Amino acid sequence: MSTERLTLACQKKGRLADGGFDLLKRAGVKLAYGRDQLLRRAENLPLDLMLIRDDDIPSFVSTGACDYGIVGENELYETMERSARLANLEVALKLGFARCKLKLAAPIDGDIKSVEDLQGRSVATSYPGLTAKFLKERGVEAEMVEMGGSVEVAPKVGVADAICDLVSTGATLEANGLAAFETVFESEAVLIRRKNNPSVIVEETAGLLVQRFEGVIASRQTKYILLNAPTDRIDEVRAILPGNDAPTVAPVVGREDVVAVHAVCTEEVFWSTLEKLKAVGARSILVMPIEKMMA
Ligand code: PRT
Ligand code: ZN
Repeated sequence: MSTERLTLACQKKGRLADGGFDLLKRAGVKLAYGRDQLLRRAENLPLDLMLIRDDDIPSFVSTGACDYGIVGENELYETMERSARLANLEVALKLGFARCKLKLAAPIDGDIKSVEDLQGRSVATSYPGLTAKFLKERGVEAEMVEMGGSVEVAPKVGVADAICDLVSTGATLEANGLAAFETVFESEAVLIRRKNNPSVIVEETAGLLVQRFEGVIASRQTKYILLNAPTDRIDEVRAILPGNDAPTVAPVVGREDVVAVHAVCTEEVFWSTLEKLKAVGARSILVMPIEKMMA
């Protein structure tokens, strides 16, 4: 029997680690306790996690030090922009967490309000590859000032005229007197791999993992709805149920005028949806999370 195991690169600590560990847990991966800071072994799958900084994940997967990795698209495409050696990487699955936008921003009271205003000016960023590519496509020439962190302070201290940085809520920009005027790149966490991995066993484990991840992602936005509805208003109830056109309709014992409706809804169920259901006579409405799904 072969002892080949899939090595998955994950961020050791941070936003990607939080989402990544949650996804693995929901996908049923049980991690053994270990003192080793670099490697964590899965107890129930031929899988090892390699815990490193997110910046290193694309090159670790590209060189074969790891088979797969969980990384932000921002980091993946920035490193691919800088190094042609990473062209052997591909996205196996979009994971739907750690969503953020790489945005151009400038002092709110300054004279830079659009991409064209950056002509001949300087931009501080940790993403010079993606930023320069975007500006080039727009025909704007600007100087890139590469920074490892605290990019948002650059205009204040006179290091650059504008910045290009990741934004999620926008609070950091606001706190530093900056206003965003353009989105350069939209990002979320992705599962990456090397193209044409020759190991059949690794690819088998990866196939299983991808199938489970897809189930977790699908079940996150899917809800199970139970309700009782007047028999003569069932068509109206069906029309309101989000993302479901074929609910199960069952009789209610002792009631000719009422039916029980069960439906899997693949779109978000809002309070307003429940209010509409109630308005057409639905009662005892329950909305429940779905723990696992497999098509
Ligand atoms: O140590 P290591 O290098 O592994 O960690 P890190 O500090 O590079 O990473 P971490 O955990 O901060 O971010 C990892 C990944 O999370 C990023 O590469 C993105 O793919 C994703 N992500 C999602 C974000 C954000 N949202 C985010 N808001 N990464 C960083 N930020 C920062 C941003 O740089 C800015 O400083 O948060 C600030 C802005 O947030 P708002 O909410 O004020 O807009
Ligand atoms: Zn990092």
